[in-house]
Amino acid sequence: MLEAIAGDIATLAQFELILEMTQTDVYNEIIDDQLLNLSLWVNIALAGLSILLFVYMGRNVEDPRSQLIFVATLMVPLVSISSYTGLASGLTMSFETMPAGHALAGEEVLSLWGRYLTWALSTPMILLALGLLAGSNITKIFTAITADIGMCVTGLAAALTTSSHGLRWFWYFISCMFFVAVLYVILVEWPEDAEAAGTASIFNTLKLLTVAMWLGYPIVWALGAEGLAVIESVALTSWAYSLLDIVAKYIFAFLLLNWVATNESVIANMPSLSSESTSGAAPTDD
Ligand code: RET
Repeated sequence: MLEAIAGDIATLAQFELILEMTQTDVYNEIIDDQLLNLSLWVNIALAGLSILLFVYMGRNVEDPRSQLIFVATLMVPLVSISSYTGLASGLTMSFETMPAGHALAGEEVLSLWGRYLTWALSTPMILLALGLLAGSNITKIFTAITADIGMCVTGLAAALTTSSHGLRWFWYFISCMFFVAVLYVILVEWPEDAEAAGTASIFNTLKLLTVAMWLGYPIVWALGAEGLAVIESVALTSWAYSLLDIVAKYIFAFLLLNWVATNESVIANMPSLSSESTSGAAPTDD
């Protein structure tokens, strides 16, 4: 009897300790986990280098559409350096108690939810740049971007829902449905536009790179501690996202900007962004 009470008190004390965790406590947890900390700082360093490199690469670009591609793409490492600084400082991560039914039910899992939040800012920039490269119209670009923001925000909701295990996965499902809409635009609509705009070759390379990397994110979420907990280590999960980020952001951005800087005239000759001027179709005057 006494043992049971002592056990309860110990559990309660542990519970309160976590509940009372301040930002400094979370920060100290990160400092203690070198593997986790490194997964964040590697990206801060790479984002910083990318910003300098991309500004240098864009110094002579004069065509307005190419400039817009540069600005949108430059936003990716700018958001990234802010996102990773938020994580490394403990500002945008917290311990979440997993609900009943979860593999780690009742346990505190460190959620790096700042990632999902800032993806809602960085991924639209990637899609804007890709859509502009494909010579697509405003309707398709708007569709891809809004579905993408929906995907990120509902992914954030999945990570932060601690009341019900079923609802965590329901959020995940909604997020996946938004993702399907994004994939449809990238894989079906934009390749046709890129063909007509004369950018098919570079677009198809970036399309494959994007789709292959982006598919990795929901897989990591599902396997990580927040999902099925097949990978229980938060540091390993963070490394998986960090490695995906390196390819999906910095390598993607470099390939795109390098092409735009040397093929500015192709971009300059594209039709305007308005919905009517797609697929190279000549406007009718009836
Ligand atoms: C989540 C979980 C819920 C289901 C789905 C997801 C997809 C995330 C993706 C993220 C891409 C991020 C990139 C960031 C670069 O800055 C939210 C993980 C579908 C596709 C490219």
